[in-house]
Amino acid sequence: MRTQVAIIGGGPSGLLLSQLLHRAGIDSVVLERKTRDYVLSRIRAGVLEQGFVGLMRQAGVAERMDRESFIHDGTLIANGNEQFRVDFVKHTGKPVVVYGQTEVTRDLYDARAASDGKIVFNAEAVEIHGADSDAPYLTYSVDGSEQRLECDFVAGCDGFHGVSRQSIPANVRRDYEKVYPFGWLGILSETPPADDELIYSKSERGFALCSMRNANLSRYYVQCSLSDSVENWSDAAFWDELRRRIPEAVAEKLITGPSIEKSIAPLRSFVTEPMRWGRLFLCGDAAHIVPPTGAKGLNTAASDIHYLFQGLKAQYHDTEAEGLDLYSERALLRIWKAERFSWWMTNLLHRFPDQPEFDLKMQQAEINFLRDNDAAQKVMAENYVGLPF
Ligand code: RFL
Ligand code: PHB
Repeated sequence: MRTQVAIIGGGPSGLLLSQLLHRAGIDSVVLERKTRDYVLSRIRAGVLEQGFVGLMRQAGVAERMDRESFIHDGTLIANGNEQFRVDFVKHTGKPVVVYGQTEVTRDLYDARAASDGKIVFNAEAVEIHGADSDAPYLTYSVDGSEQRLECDFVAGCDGFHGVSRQSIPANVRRDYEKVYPFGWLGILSETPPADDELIYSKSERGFALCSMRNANLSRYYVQCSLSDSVENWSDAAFWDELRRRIPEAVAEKLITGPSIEKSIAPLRSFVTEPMRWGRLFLCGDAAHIVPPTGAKGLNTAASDIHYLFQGLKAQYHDTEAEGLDLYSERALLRIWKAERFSWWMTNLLHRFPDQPEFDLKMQQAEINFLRDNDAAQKVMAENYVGLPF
């Protein structure tokens, strides 16, 4: 088989790229290790920046999102029993959009299917060959049968545990990593959200987040220990812990119910450089990870896809290589800013094991400054709604 752009990974990054390329008349094939149902069962991001929304529109897949998503003009930040609001629209003129990653992915799969986009599911043992030559190709197997896919370029959109990043030689690649000493225990429940807006809550017992997907589907998280496991957390224990970490007035009104999903995610910051090697381009979680505190994971994937799509379009339509040549540099410039913001929000709101008294005072001072200072709120708002790309 031959295509112009071979895309490894059928998550949001790979699907969005293949749909944008299709609309620009550029052929691609997506290789996905799992099934469509498996990918759609992963509950992940919920907050989209305008940049992401714009790309979905450009890709012609925004119809349901525009109809069913929720516009949030600001967010609430709780500190113990106190609560204040950061108004995104007042400070930046832009809101954020609440629409789950599951729905984004479903819309993209539907769009690819409607235009006969080629997606190979259950693609095992994918290997990249000749990424630093003019004739790269992939080998993989489906149902035990060996396959070969020739291409002009390879987009590595296969997430943090994929093969793409590992295919860049160790002497070319540099990884930067910070692992946090805690995780997030998340649940999804068919109950009305705690508030109209998200509540990021700092408390002495650790961080909690009240989020949502729609008027009757809520997503909640509590900071947990890395040694914790979901089996240790009954629904009742989760709700009790959440109530203790949010302001009393919110806890009293909280409507609880059975969880329909429960999972633990460790928190990590990670960036690999460069994001290009020869004809291989890394996008999204394959190249970088942020802790979820700033809701940036999926949104940083979108800016990579934007830069790569523009580069590929210029290459195919105008034989102009500059966009591809500058891809890694441009993408990383924005990624590091999102890494900084996610790291800042994580440090601001979480309780660290054995946190020295002085550091606790610094955290308090920082959150009080944010509460009282318009310029600090503007900085947070600009980062949260998304830096331009
Ligand atoms: P994905 O979504 O991981 O998709 C990669 C796809 O590649 C496939 N794959 C392979 N296919 C072929 N061959 C191989 N060798 C392969 N190896 C892997 C995988 O099966 C998968 O389908 O990466 P992508 O597309 O870059 O998208 C990135 C986002 O998924 C990610 O940034 C966010 O979900 C991160 N994230 C969150 N981001 C937010 O903005 N807000 C959030 O609230 C938020 N919550 C989360 C999250 C990530 C989580 N993880 C990773 C466990 C919550 C969790 C629990
Ligand atoms: C979510 O709804 O899953 C969510 C929202 C905001 C975050 C992280 C996760 O910062």
